[in-house]
Amino acid sequence: MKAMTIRSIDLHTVLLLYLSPFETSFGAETDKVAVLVELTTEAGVVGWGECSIEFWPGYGHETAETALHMLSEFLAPAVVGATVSDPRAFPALIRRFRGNHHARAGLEAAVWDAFAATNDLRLTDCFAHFAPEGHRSEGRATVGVSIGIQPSLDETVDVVRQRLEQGYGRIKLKIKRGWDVEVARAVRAAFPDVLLMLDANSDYSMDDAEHLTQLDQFDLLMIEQPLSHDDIYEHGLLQKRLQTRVCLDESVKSASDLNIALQVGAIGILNLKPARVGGFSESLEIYRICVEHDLPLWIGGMLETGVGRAANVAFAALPAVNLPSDISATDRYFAADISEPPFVLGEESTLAAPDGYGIGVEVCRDRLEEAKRRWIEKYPYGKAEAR
Ligand code: OSB
Ligand code: MG
Repeated sequence: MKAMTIRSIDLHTVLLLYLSPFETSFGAETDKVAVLVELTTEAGVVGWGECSIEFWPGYGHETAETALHMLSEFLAPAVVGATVSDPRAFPALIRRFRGNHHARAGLEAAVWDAFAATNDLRLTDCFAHFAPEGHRSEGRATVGVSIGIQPSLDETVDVVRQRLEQGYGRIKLKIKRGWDVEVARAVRAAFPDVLLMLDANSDYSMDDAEHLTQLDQFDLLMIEQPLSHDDIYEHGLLQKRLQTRVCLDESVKSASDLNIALQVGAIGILNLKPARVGGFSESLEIYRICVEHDLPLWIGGMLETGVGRAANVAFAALPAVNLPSDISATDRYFAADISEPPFVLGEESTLAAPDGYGIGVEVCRDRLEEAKRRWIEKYPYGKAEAR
């Protein structure tokens, strides 16, 4: 493959308005904030990556401000001028800086985009090139939709109905303590055959184990991250008491975490978010472990802009991503995204990997500038609100 040399890196902090707020066990979000990384090579190829984050540290430790700080002070200066001949070797360039996975994943995503484009490859085919022997991109990702906590059971059933009518083939409901058994019961009663799963975003403890066994009656595909965001061991204890398979999200931040989870029986399914594990190179290693252990795998989302969504679709089109991913069509999130063309839900609840080289979507400069202005205007207000 053709090598590339990184000439410059520009950072853009953006704010986009969601069509409707998204509520999880850790709070409600009305806007998408992200740091977008624009990388230019010596040959003039531009690569884009998204730091998938939120405006406050509810899901993970990072925020837009911490990502911007890490990227501008440490990560970007360390890689300008570097030559990349294999993107899997890229993480070694920034290994001396610890943690901050979402920030480093955004930078690495820009590297992958530019590297794929340099080599006249769609990003999905570039990932497949570095996947285990015989793994070729399917060209499209099978997807589902994640539904936030609604004000009532009736409204939840209505939203699920709308999403099913739009063609989504798998429904994920956000739950929290006090909003679990009854919501699962209501949705299961209204839609007896739907592929249904729940995501608790770490709201429970082992004291709730007995309570959670009630969920076994609803024929769920899985329960995602019921216990603490940094726990693996107790998820293994909980799995012994549940028939429903436990899926880990927050707790698996590296290939090493996944190996531990497999060892202690804490995981039946993996939600892989490339941002959470520090990027696509670590994601490929995790993909390999899933293949080796026959562990069901899907790609999670953080309500990304089109830049992050395009890269996630490209990865989710790999063949061992064998359960529907949390990547929905653009119109589920935004009126106008930062990039074109939008992602549109296709046959059999799928999103196509774009045809162009690299991520295959174009960032619209006018919308980028508008989204940057919105961030600057809204940030002081948002900051006060979070206290
Ligand atoms: O836990 O999977 C999660 C969004 C933000 C933070 C955490 C999560 C989510 C989602 C969104 O579930 C899924 C999507 O991007 O559509
Ligand atoms: Mg989750």
